[in-house]
Amino acid sequence: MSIGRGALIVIEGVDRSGKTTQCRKLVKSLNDRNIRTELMNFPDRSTLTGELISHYLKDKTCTLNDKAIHLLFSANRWENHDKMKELLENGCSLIVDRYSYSGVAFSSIKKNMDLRWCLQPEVGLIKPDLVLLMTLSDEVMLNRPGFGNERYENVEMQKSVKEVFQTFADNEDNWKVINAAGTIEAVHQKLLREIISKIEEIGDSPLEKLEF
Ligand code: 2DT
Repeated sequence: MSIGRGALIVIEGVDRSGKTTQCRKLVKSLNDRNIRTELMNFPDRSTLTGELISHYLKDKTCTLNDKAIHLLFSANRWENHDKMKELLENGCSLIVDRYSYSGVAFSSIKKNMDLRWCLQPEVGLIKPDLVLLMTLSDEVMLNRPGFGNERYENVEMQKSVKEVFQTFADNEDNWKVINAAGTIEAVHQKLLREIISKIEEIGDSPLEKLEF
């Protein structure tokens, strides 16, 4: 397949929807088809802001102000912006496990956190060509093996986040909802189909910036 620039593909979804497994499989399948692709995930815990974020997530006694942690998550994306732009412009596609939408969803459901305010630091980041939202019904979500021990890994928070994601999916032009309840392979094939068709569609169109 002839390709121009790389595609920015974001995978969003609640915990236990299989995002991480699918992201890895997608990168492999795309590379196997000679579509050069790299995996990224946010938060990127390997950077300086990532270390702070990781500490905040692991240590629930850490009392960082909600706006401050929101800006750190956003800064963590900005830290990676130039590298992402370069890869995409050089023809490498990116499969990204969580992006700005997780940032907005997890912060805006907190008390006194205004949605408009939460969106602002994301403006100007690279706009994904496609956001694939992996959805699960509450029942299936609850029946999957247990949550981890980090902050946010609880049912109430995940249910609220799911609603924010659905609002994005209803209103943004670049979103597609994928039912994540099937087998790993079946879900993989659905995601892969969407991604390949998007890569064929974008050709060499310029990268766009996020705006809300
Ligand atoms: P992982 O379990 O995927 O490592 O995520 N989060 C994530 C935010 O609150 N804001 C963000 O901008 C991002 C990208 C979601 C760790 C947790 O961090 C949350 C779960």
